[in-house]
Amino acid sequence: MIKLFFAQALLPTGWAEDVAVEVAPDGTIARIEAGAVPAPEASRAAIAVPGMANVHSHAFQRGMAGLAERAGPAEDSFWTWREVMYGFLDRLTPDDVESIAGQLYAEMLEAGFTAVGEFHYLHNDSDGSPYADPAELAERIVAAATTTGMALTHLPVLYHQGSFGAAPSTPGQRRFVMDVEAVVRLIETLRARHPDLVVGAAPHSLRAVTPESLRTLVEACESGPLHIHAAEQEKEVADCLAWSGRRPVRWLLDEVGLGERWCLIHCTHLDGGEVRDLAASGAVAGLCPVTEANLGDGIFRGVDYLGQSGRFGVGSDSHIRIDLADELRSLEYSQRLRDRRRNRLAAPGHSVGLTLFDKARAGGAQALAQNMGAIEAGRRADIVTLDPDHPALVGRQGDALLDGWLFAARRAPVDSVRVGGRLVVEGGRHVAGEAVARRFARTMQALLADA
Ligand code: NGQ
Ligand code: ZN
Repeated sequence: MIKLFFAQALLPTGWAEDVAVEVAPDGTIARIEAGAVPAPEASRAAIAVPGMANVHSHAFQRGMAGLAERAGPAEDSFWTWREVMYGFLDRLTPDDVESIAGQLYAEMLEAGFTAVGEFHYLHNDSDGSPYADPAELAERIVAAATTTGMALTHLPVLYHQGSFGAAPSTPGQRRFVMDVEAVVRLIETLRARHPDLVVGAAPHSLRAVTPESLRTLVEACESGPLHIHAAEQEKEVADCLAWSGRRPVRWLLDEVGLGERWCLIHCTHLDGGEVRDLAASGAVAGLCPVTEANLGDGIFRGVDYLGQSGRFGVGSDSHIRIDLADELRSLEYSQRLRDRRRNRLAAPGHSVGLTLFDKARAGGAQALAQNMGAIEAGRRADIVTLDPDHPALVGRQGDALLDGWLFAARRAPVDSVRVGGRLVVEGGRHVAGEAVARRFARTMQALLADA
């Protein structure tokens, strides 16, 4: 048994004081008691909150973060960024993919994310042919998660076509294209090789699948989360309307029947009916506010959606920055800038920081099908401790700690992080961070030297 003791901890019932936690050898919380006396051998910390899910990741994109911030000859957009991204991934080897993912996951853990949903579509070799082991790159993601101690929800992607109406894929998409039978085999392979891994499925977007291949994938995957990009760009909504007469989220509501297994990534452009029906469906909106700002996607209808009890999680998607506070603060600030008002996403009298943290932890755990997101008996012990002397936290209690972290801290006040009880971050640094960073540096120096 690992014994922990926290002066303050955020429990499902709210903030509690003098909280003793016992972690069983399998990494789950065996016992928890508030108002307790610390056992002499307990490892003590001042403030504990549950680890957060990062619901949407394309790990390799961390290697190009900041490399698309130079204005091109014509007007830049999501679509010109995508061309830069395609150019970058062209030359990645399996070793590069593992090295970049390792660095990314170490940074995520240092930020307080304890599980990641890897929306994995880099399947093929640079020339578009499958690897000898079709799971080669998917296995590199598993290896990076194992090395860093990150909990992984692996989401192999179905990428079937270039765009709506069976448009052929482009040369830039050759590393993604895999027929639905091969994707189902990849999912089965990962499940067989890694019995404890959470494996779901991810039709890339309505653009990139056919209705038939989408149905085949969903029918073949009776369990596990289902993630799809939806309604990120206005052009995508217009193209979907031209193709089907319906907007993307409406199409998904009507044709696949959304429910708790589903996580719709972005959902930036929704009409009022889509907001209402998505919120009522029990599905999670996988919001990626920092990436959405970086790519110029638009503003999520957060006030309407949360007002109707819509569920959400957050993801760092393109990984332009890895910071939990940035994601939640950007979500709130987008609403403030649009509405020219303050404190948009909390109910009257409630803390914005606590509201956002609490909804993202619950929605995120659901979207990744991970037994996490709450410090309570029976859950995996994913626990983040915060530095009480951090300038944005010092002297504060309870909700004000989260408001300080999310809105006022220049660097994350994360002190330690445990995933399933195992200590992976200590004193704010990942325990294997130096080796991981050295490997990443070698990878990037080689990649950018040939560029
Ligand atoms: C992705 N990223 O799959 O990495 C996408 C770009 C696409 C975002 N949507 C490619 N943020 O959507 O076609
Ligand atoms: Zn994405």
